[in-house]
Amino acid sequence: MAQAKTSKLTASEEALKKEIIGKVNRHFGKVMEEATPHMVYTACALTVRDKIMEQWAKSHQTVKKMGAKKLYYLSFEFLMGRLLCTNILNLLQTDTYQHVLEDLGYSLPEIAELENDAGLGNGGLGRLAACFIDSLTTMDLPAYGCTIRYEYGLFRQKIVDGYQTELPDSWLDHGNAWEIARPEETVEVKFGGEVYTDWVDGKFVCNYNNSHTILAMPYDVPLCGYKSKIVNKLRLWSSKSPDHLDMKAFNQGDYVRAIEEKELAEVISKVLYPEDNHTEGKELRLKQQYFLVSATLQWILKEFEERNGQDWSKIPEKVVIHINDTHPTMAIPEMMRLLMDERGLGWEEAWDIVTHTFAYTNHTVMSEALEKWPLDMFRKILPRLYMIVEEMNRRLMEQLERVYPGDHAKHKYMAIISDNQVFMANMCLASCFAVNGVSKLHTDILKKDIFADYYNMNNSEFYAITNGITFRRWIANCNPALTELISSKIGNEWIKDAKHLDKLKKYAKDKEFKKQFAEIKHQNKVNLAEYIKEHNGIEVDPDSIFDVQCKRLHEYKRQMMNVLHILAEYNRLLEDSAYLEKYYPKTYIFGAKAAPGYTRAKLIIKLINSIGEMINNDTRIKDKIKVVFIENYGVSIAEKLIIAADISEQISTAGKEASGTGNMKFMLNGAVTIGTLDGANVEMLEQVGEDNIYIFGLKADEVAARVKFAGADEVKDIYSSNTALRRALEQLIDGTIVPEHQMFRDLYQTLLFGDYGFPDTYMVIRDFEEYMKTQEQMSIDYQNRDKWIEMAIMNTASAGFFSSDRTIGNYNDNIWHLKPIK
Ligand code: 26Q
Repeated sequence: MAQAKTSKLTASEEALKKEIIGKVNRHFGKVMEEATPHMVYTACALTVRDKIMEQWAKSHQTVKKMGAKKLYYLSFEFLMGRLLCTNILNLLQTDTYQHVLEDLGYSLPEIAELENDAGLGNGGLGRLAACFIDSLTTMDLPAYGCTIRYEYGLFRQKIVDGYQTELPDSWLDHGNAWEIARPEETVEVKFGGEVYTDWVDGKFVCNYNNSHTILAMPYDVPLCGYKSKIVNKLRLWSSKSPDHLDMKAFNQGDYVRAIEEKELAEVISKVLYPEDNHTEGKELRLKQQYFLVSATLQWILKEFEERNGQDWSKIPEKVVIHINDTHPTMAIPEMMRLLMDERGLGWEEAWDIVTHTFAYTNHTVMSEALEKWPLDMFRKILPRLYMIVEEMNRRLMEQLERVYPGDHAKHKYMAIISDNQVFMANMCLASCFAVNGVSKLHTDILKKDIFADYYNMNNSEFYAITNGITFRRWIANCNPALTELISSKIGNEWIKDAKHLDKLKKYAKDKEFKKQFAEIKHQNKVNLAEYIKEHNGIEVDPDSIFDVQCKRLHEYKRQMMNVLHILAEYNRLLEDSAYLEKYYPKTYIFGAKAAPGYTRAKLIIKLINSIGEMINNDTRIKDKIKVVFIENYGVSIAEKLIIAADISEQISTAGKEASGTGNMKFMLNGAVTIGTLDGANVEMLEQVGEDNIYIFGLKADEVAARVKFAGADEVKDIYSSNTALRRALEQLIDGTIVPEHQMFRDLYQTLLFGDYGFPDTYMVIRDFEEYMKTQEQMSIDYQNRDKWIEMAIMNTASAGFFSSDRTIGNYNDNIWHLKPIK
């Protein structure tokens, strides 16, 4: 038992203390003295949940009475992270919980750390969904998040001998205090078999033969907003076998097969696919997709019917369904199926409803990430949906012949079905009333390039809606000291109404404020240095420049450019003693997971760790550079890393990063960005002004022009003329870094010669020199402390635009048209 403090508690704090002790007693059958810290965590979480539930009942009634329109946000990923602190913050109870826990001999941060991250996502897209649900609730807009209750979230990364290894993330091992099982709302989802259509009494009917039924059981996580009275929820579907066991097999003594069948059903919600920005036509993934959308659509229609009766034409007035990238696209034909087969509507009637109900967000323009499914697989697993999709395609082809007569190349490019594949983005474009990109630049590329033919056809409205982040998690919660400092100057409205953050600009030159701002950054760096010491065994100097690149590992994000630059710096320090003398110390920090099947990305992780080994232990450079790879990057580690950064690396190949959202988190917490004109960086530049951000490199159109040509000459010229770069590249294969010369040959090879005769696909070589110069300038500017801190403050003060509340406002005004619940 921890040592309890004896400070005086207020009456309401006493009441909370009683509640927590009561939970420990009743939930675990333990007295407080015997409770483990984990039990205390659960008890706290349950008291928070109770408070949210009290509001839930009321909020539910109000929404019902108002007959309000609702948003269903369908996403295969909701990267929620931990919930205890954000929920407490949203309920305005942070101080109360802090005092009570201290009174019980604990601290809130220490208890909060015991919660497993809900890592139900890969990266940006999943975290965006989580930020959105926070903003929706804070803005009193009725919305449900819908996803799969993966038993295993994104893998846990363990670095062994410099290599990434993957371990299962069994986040539910200690139970999940936030969820409420709803077995009574279980629905059936059918796969496979054959479909027989028939007319019975003049009605069209569909019969299924040999199909396989799986149960979908929902779990609800209630979510509260900041200073808001409404409660929304995240609905997580879990797959179950329809019979607990196949009793026939069981009775015939085939116990093992009976268990196997059950396992087979449950495998659907077992694990999150760890690939991002890349898709492979895996059968299980297709099943996951249908599982989520079928369960969700059945629920949506049932809820609609309970509230509004059977006037299905009213669906678009009461329901809007948002598809987060193409992964939930099958919701569209599934709604057609439910309306036609189970509610008896005709095609036109159903189509009219569907095309006024769905909206779609695209998150990538990279061709390897655009989803397509083999037709045979689709037909085998979803025979009825296949029929519907085929009819959608047939009608689309008729329309295209009218709009673009005789242009067969266009027809093929725009088709839902072609080359024996189903193209999910085209299905969305052919049926959603609204389509949006996630930054201005990205939306321009959609309109001018990959979706130009659909854009010109005017089927759906196209919108540019720049991503955002919730300020509740990404500053108020993870950087309390900075939050307090800001609020002490401009009040605390900015947490809910981010435009007020602008007022901070006038303190950018205030001496006292600057001092305090710098002290907070420094303390965050000290804390991170401790974390690094504990987890990596590396000593880093909190006075050095913390240069951070943390995000998924992907060639287009160009961690490789960062690495080559570190190598070049290191070489120069070794060669030039005058340079070494005046060099300002730098700590390069990486955090990144690679998809387990992405060999090259995993090799880059090994490379980062190898150059870290080499550089960190080379006494000749007198600790001027340190390289740290933080293991298992995820939401909770991001919360520690981002607040400690001086420099934020946002260096993707222009045109490839749809938006980025990490970039916004760094900016908000006073890091200065080095970045390309890509994704939302373009808008960050607009907001903060060119004096407060370091932009370099080729622009999106320049990259596009080069991608069309091999560019071998250009690459060769640079290779010959830039000695620093050439040396760094050669070191990849000459045994400098590791004794095995060949270990990093693939990285060398792909940069210089490419995979199919196109060298330097991601313009690492072509952007290197500007990157290096920009880095150099930043080191110089950093030493002008006064100037740097002013820049850092300007970044924080200019970040208001990137609140996800603004983003949600844009979605609501343009697409959803939900009314806030009073
Ligand atoms: C699809 C099919 C099969 C298996 C996996 C997938 C899959 C899973 C995740 C495909 C893509 C993703 C994730 C994409 C993603 O995170 N995109 C990012 O979205 C952010 C939010 O809009 C943007 O800020 C980033 O620029 C974008 O890369």
